[in-house]
Amino acid sequence: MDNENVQTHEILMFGGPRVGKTTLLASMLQDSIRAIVDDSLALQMTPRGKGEAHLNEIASSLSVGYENDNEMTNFENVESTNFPVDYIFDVRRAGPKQPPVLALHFTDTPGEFTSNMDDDLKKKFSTSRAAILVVDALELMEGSNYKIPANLRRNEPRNARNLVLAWLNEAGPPSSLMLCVALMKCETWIRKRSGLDPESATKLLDAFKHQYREMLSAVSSLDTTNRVAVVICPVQSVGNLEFVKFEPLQQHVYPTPIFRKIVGEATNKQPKKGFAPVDADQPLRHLLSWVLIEQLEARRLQNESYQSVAIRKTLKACDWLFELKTAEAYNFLRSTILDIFGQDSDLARAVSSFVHGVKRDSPFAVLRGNDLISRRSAVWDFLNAKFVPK
Ligand SMILES: Nc1nc2c(ncn2[C@@H]2O[C@H](COP(=O)(O)OP(=O)(O)OP(=O)(O)O)[C@@H](O)[C@H]2O)c(=O)[nH]1
Ligand SMILES: [Mg+2]
Repeated sequence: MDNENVQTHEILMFGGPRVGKTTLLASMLQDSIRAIVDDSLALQMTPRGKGEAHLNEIASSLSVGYENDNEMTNFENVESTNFPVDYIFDVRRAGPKQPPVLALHFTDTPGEFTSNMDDDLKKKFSTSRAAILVVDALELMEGSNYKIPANLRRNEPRNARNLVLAWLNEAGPPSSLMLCVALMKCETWIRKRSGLDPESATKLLDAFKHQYREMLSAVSSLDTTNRVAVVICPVQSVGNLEFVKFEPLQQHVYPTPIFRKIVGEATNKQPKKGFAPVDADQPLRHLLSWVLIEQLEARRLQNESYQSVAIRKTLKACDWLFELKTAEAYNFLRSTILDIFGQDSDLARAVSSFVHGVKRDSPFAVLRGNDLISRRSAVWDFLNAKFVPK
């Protein structure tokens, strides 16, 4: 399969201006590569063409200033995105000249897009079955305390609601939709350290649920057939810094946040110094897991006319975690999965291990579609030989 023929899944990124959409893409790439190397997975997931160099450049500019011991102001060092930029992540086996097996096509949109959608972007939304809503957690948690005026706010929950509504109306049945919410700059409320309020992760999720309640209830009322999954991924995107305060407000200017070096427990694999985001890979893992199962589901539907009830039973059985007994159904799933990966079972296993690393427990949360998503992960256990058909 060459690049042109590979099955490509569109994922639209949106969120208000300067919330960290482009930053998320750059750190998602960096964290995913780190995870793949740490787990010695025979997997490569790199953006096509100039995308890789561009995102690496952004990641290095994000690293500037971390050696400073003093309090520091926000580092506004990533340029605003002025028009939609495409990054196509090819998924392939590691090694030279390996063909891609599938591709994730991210469209990074300008922040203004959420308030001012043009026709091209509207169309893009209707072809994307997955989306990432990027939210600034500093503003979510501190915006009201510092009385940031509505006209300066970045998160724009009402615009997010309108976009999501338009998206749900455009995207027809039957397959499912995935909305991944990436909360950026979360370490202040999540990273373990003395003095941290143990409830703060819950407060973060509660703040999101409260401020985006109109969007969430619009999804609930439109999604009558339960085909929309909503997952929250808090990302510790500023690495080893924590929020201290916003500078006093000046008229018409967004207040500058002040950070200081965070003192606390780093996770096992996180360097204690410098720019070291945590969990930026999570949106990618969730999306990949969802994409793979979408393919499986699509083939199941294609085959339903001549495959027996057993297949339907299989997917049902996955809900009951490995209680599957039908060899026919097992074989169907296995061959479909191998088909997706060009008969390369090592690659299938590598991808399966990567998607198995999805986090769902607090501070992560699955707000909708939990049964879809838990069935989804169970399906991938077929590849890990945890399940042996009887
Ligand atoms: N180090 C660090 N900087 C961040 C983080 N999130 C945002 N920033 C800074 O905040 C600014 C805005 O981030 P972007 O990623 O450009 O935000 P955006 O949502 O793509 O912005 P637009 O393209 O203008 O809509 C950048 O200059 C970043 O340097 C973060 O998690 N870590
Ligand atoms: Mg941007």
